[in-house]
Amino acid sequence: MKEKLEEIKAAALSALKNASDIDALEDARIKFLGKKGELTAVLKGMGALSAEERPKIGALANEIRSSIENHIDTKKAEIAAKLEEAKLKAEVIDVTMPGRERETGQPHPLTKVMNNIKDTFIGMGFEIADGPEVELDYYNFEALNIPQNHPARDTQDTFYISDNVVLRTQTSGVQVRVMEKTKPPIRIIAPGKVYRSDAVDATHSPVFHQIEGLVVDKGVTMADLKGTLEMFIHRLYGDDTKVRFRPHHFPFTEPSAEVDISCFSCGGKGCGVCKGEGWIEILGCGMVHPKVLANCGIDPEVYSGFAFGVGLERIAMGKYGINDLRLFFENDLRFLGQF
Ligand code: 2U9
Repeated sequence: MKEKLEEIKAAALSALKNASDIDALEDARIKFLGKKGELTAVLKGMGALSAEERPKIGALANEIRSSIENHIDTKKAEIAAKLEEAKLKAEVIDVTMPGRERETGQPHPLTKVMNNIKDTFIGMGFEIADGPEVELDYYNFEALNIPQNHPARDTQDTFYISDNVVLRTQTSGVQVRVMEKTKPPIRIIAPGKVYRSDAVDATHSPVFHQIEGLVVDKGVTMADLKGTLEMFIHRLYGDDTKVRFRPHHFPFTEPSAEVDISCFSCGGKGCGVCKGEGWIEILGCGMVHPKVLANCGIDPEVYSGFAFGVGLERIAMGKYGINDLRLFFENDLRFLGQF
């Protein structure tokens, strides 16, 4: 029996020596020390031994068991260390490598100027109104005193979806809808995309952005119009900017005016930017035509109002000294990254 035990020990140690992973170690443990293992089988046969031999064989069996167990533990630690080393090698990080650059985005220059303008009007108590870009002929033209065959339809030629549905040429339909639904006082701006059947060049685009404004209340006068627009212009271009109102004609306002500002490039002396004039036109405005108020269900005998319209691209071009409108829509990052 002693020989059998020594054999088991030798076989176990050789199996452990060759074990290269944790599974092989576990197989060996079960084979030699498990409940149905070889050592246990020998111990079960100890009943047949003499009383003298039994404790000796018992002691030897225990010694062999703990020797195998110790070998298993040592081998386990060895394999774990090897695994850890391989893992560290595979995951090695070169901390001297340059990091990956992450580019941060920023608002489009038109968005920046639009937000700036919205903030200015919100600060003056205006609310922002929104409406459809695909608009009924009635809201885009008729309600604004531009009937069929009116010459103003030529300057605002647009894309027709059908005979009476167009892509809006101005955001004015938004104000018409607000007036239909709201009892004055009304103080709104209507920012958004508008469309014209224009060929693309440095100053024209078939789609651009407007901010139109409307104030209607009892006793609103041209003085309110001038004060509001002067405040807006000073916020946008600085307090030193001079403002000039020049008589003009629009079908939807009476009287009407165009507004010029002293040239932001030369301060009014005359230069290439203002074509020697010293002034630059930036918006149109006027007192809402009584017929337009009546069209929208507001009694022109009781209420009066003023309106204005600004082209966003033109304002942004002036503010940033950009001479070609197409740059806004080409999305060249070398251009957009400058703002
Ligand atoms: C209602 C009544 C009146 C809006 C106005 C202008 C003058 C104007 C142009 C500026 C440059 C259009 O983008 S642009 O080409 N707009 O000059 N717009 S008054 O008047 C209104 C609007 C709505 C109910």
